[in-house]
Amino acid sequence: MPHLVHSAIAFGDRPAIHDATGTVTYAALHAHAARVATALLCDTDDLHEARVAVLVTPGAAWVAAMWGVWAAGGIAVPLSPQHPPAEWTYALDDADATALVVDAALHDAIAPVAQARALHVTMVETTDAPRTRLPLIGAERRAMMLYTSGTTGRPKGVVHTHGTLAAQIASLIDAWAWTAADHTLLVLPLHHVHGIVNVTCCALAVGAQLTMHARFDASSTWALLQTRRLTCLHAVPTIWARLLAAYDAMSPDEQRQSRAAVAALRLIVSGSAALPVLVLERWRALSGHTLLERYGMTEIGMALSNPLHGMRVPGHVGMPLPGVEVRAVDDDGHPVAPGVPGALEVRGPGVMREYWRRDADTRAAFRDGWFRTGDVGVLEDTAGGKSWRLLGRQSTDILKTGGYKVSALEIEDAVREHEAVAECAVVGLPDEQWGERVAVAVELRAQASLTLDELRAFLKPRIAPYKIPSALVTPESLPRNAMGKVLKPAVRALFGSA
Ligand code: MCA
Ligand code: AMP
Repeated sequence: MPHLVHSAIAFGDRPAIHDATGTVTYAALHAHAARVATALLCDTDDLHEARVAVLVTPGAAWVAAMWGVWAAGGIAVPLSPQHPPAEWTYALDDADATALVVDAALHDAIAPVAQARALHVTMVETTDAPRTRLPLIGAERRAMMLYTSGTTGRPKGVVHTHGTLAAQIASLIDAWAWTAADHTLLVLPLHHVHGIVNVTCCALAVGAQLTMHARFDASSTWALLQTRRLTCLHAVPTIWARLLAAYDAMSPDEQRQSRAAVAALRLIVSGSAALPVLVLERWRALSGHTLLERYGMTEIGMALSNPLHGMRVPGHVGMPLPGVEVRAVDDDGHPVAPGVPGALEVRGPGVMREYWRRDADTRAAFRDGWFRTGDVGVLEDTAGGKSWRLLGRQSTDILKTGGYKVSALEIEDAVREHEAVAECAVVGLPDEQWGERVAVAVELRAQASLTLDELRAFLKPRIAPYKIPSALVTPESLPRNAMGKVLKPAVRALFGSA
C-alpha cells in the first residue's frame, strides 16, 4: 500500500472526516479504501498505473475512492461534479482512462459516457470483502493527474507521483505546523491541488480532523465556524470576499459570535489568486489574523509562503517553502539579482513528473531542471525581511477567476463553435469578487445576432461554469495590428466603454 494510505492505520479509531453522512474514523476510512481497491483490482494484482477517473461527491467516500485507486496501483483522475459531461469526456479520453469510481448520486449523469468507453465502473459504496494483499507501491509510481489550462489549446494532464505528493504534503506540514490536534474545513473543489493537497491530504497525513462540504456556501461556513472547534482554514480570495459579504449582512449579535469564532483559529491561509490588500485588511480587523498568503501551482504544489511565525507582508507571498527553490530569470534564462523582476522558476521534490503524453510540452516546461511557471515576480526587501512579490503572468491568455485558472484560447475555441460567431477574443476584466471575470468580444457573421444569455446557454453543456463569459460585446470588427493579430489590451478596452 502507498505510504499516504497506509499511514492512516496508525490513527485507528480517531475521527477523520465529518461530512453530510456523519463521522468516519481513520480505521473505517482505511477499510473503505481497501474495499474500493479490491473492487478495482478484480482478478489482477496491480493496476500498473491504469488511469481511474474519480467522480464522487466531496466527503469521506471521495477520500476512500482516491485511496482505493492508490492502494490498487492506479493513477487517480479526479473529475468535478460541477462540470458538464463534455469536460469529463475530454479528461477521460485524454487520460485514456479505463476505469471509473463513482457514487450513486453521480452515477446516472456519467453512465452514458462510461458505457460508450466501456469503462470498468466501481461504485464507491461497494461492500466487497477487502482482500488482505494489496500491491507494494513505490514513491516513483504515478499517483494522480489533474487537468490544468495552459497557453496551448486544451487542458493538459499534470502527473504527480506518490513521491511528489508526499514531498508537497511534508513541506506544508512542516511550514504550517500541522498536527493531529488540527481540525480544518474543506470548502474547495476536489479537482485541484488546493483542496486535494493543502487541505485534504495534509489533514489526513497528520491524523487531524477534516470537515468536508460538498461545495462552498457562505452561511453554512459561518455556522460551522461558530459550532465546530476548527483550528485552520484554507481558501481562495473570492471565498474570503464572499464570507465578508455574508458577515456584513449579519445581526450585531451574530457578528460578535462570528468574530470570536475566527479569532479562535490558529491559522488562516489564502492562495490560488492574488489576495487584494483591502480584503486582507478587513479580515485582520474582523479576526485579528493577518491571512497567510502563499503561492503555488498545479505543476509544483506550493512554492512560496509567508511565515507561520514572523511578519506577513501584505501584497507579498513570502519565501520558498521547505525543500523548494525559487529563482527569477531574464529572457535568456539567466538568474536576475534581488529587486529585479524576472520569470519565476521552481525546483524541488514536489514538482510534477510530466504532462501526460505530451513530451514536447513537458520538455518546454523545464529549463535545466527548473520548472518555468509563467509567473513574473521580484524578490524585495520588506519590513518583514526578504519576500517575493508577484507581478502577473507572462501570458495575457491565462486568466484567474474565482481561483480557477482558465485559458482564453480554450474558451475562444468553444465560442467559435456558435454559428453566429465569425471571430472572437476572450479577455479577463478586473473584478472585485472574482479577481478576474471572463469576457468575450465577438465579431458576428453577416446578419447574425447573439445575446449574452444565448451564448451562455450554448456554452453551458460544453465548458465548466467558471469558464463561461459573463460579459459580451459585439464590435463590428475586433481590434487588430497591421499583421492581423488581435490586440488583447484593446479588446479589454472595449468593455470599459461598453
Ligand atoms: C461562478 N459564477 C461565476 C464564476 N463562477 N461568475 C463569474 N466568474 C466566475 N468565475 C457564477 C455562476 O455562473 C452562478 O451564476 C453563480 O456565480 C454561482 O455559481 P456557483 O458555481 O454556485 O459559484 P460558487 O460555487 O459560489 O463558486 C465560487 C467559488 C468557486 C466557491 C469561489 O469559484 C471555487 O470553489 N473556487 C475555488 C477554485 C479553486 O480551488 N482553485 C484552486 C486551483 P448564476 O447564479 O447566474 O448561474 S489553483 C491551485 O490549486 C493552485 C495549486 C494554488 O495555488 O492553489
Ligand atoms: P493553477 O495552475 O490552477 O494551479 O494556478 C496556478 C497559478 O495561480 C499560478 O501560476 C499563479 O498565477 C496563480 N497563483 C497562485 N497563488 C497565487 C497568489 N497567492 N497570488 C497570485 N497568484 C497566485
